[in-house]
Amino acid sequence: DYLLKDSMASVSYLLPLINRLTNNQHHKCLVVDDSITVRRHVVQLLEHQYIRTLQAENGQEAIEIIEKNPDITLVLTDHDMPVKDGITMIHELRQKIDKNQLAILGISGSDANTITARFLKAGANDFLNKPFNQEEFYCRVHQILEMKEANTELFRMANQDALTGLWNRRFLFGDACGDCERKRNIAMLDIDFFKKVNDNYGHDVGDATIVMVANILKIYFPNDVIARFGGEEFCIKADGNFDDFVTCLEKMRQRVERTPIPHQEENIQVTISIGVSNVEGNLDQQIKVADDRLYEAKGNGRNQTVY
Ligand code: GH3
Ligand code: MG
Ligand code: MG
Ligand code: MG
Repeated sequence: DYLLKDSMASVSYLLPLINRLTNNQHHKCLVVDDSITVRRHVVQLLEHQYIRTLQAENGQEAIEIIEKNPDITLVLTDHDMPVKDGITMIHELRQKIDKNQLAILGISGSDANTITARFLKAGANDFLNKPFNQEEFYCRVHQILEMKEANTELFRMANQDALTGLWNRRFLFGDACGDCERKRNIAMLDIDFFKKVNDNYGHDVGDATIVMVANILKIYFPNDVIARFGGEEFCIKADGNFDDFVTCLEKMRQRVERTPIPHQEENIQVTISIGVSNVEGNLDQQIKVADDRLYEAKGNGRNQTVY
């Protein structure tokens, strides 16, 4: 294909190309067109680039397939189709899914000179006139996928804690519905006497301790938002039954207590204190209540959960 031909010109092109081809396999693309001939042609072009494909013959069918397949990353869609046209479909999809989650490339042969603008206004990431030049098709598909990956990476860098891989404060508060006032379970956690770990064993061992606690948190709360709130403080935001939440926190606290950090001849042992809340109010207020209880746990002798 054209990428391979180009790449042969210079060996330095090969590495990014190979990376691209392997990355492509992560993408699943939905091809939406009422013409089976067009669909087959587009699918063939994509599969040459190792992009996995699905097909739909109108906008309605496409929406149903996207709902069932949240791993679809790219939609290539025609406009004129029975049941539901492409632009209406994009309008509906964009109520729920933004451009970084799901990229959409409009492809239409309509000769109306407003069609490009209508696609883009509806929320398409890009547009291609039909019939299209094959190289332009590949360029646009790759550009969309690269942009999407770059945005995902940017989001990850802005919202993830580099040491632990947990979310950071920005994510905790910026997360959809971060401000909406509804009851939810909040836990604030803090490692006990952590300054001593740093003082006695050094900052690196302190870091390893933070990572150890973070990894245990991930095991016990795989489906909830866990954020590194500050140095050795963490916050868990969860929905669901409060008693179950507290029970799980207690198990987790005991697991931390039982997990030594081997250091030279020694085994370092740390404990954590936990404050838990389940109150009305915004996230700030809910965290404040959990934080007050965390300080109660510290005052009561540490290594315990107060709720
Ligand atoms: P307490 O039981 O009352 O929580 O006592 P503590 O010693 O843990 O006190 P505090 O929570 O105030 O101490 C936090 C310390 O954590 C202070 C800071 O030097 C250290 N710290 C903060 N961020 C990091 C980090 O990223 N790595 C390491 N190694 N230490 C950190
Ligand atoms: Mg059509
Ligand atoms: Mg602290
Ligand atoms: Mg502490």
